[in-house]
Amino acid sequence: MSNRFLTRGRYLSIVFVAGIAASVAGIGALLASDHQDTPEVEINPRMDINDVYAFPGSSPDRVALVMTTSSPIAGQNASFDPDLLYQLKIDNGGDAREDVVFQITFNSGTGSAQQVTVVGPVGPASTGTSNTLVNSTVVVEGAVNTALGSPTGVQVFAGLRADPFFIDLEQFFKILPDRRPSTGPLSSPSTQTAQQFRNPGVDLLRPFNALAIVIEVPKAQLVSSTAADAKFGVWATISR
Ligand SMILES: [Ca+2]
Ligand SMILES: [Ca+2]
Repeated sequence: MSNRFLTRGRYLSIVFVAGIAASVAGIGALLASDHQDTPEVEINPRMDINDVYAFPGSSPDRVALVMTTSSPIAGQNASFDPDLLYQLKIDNGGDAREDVVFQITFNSGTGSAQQVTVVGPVGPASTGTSNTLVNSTVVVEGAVNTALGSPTGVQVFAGLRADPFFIDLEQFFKILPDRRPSTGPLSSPSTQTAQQFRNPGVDLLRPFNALAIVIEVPKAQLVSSTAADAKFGVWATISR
């Protein structure tokens, strides 16, 4: 990632939770999760967006945006990919095209020695499936696993966290057997089929970690108007 002006970006993975709508008054629904959703990200987990979250921040005028990647991580030895561009994208006009983006990159350190660099919120240099590094001032930079930035401005945490998503995956593959992974203990066809989840279920992801990128920012930096019901949509991409 030495060239900060990539003119083309390869589309890898986009729009897992494209429909999160947030207003100044409150925040709407979560729609989907996508762990290991294609063979390419299954064998390259650092390209894999797991989930995107948006929820109220530490004060009423702030919002937290989160992307998780790389789950499931067993243990604590994991690093962000220094050759990938991680982005959180915001549409505040209702046309599903990004109006502002956060661009997050990492240096070539490993584990807890790694550094994160955040640019944004800033207008994108390209939109849609083309991803270009913007020529803009670095807003936050520092070590992973640390709360960085300003509590009244852009605040960032990037690092290892327990994967907050939960699923009874063993039962899921009995319900939808064609979604089985190609490798690992759950790749073998089950002799049983099922129509529904178990009660109580078993959270397969409970012992596993993810790499999280968490950005808290004043809502005013994301929305396009000062109206009390101003809304935005948020999604994430990873590209190279
Ligand atoms: Ca994914
Ligand atoms: Ca837009």
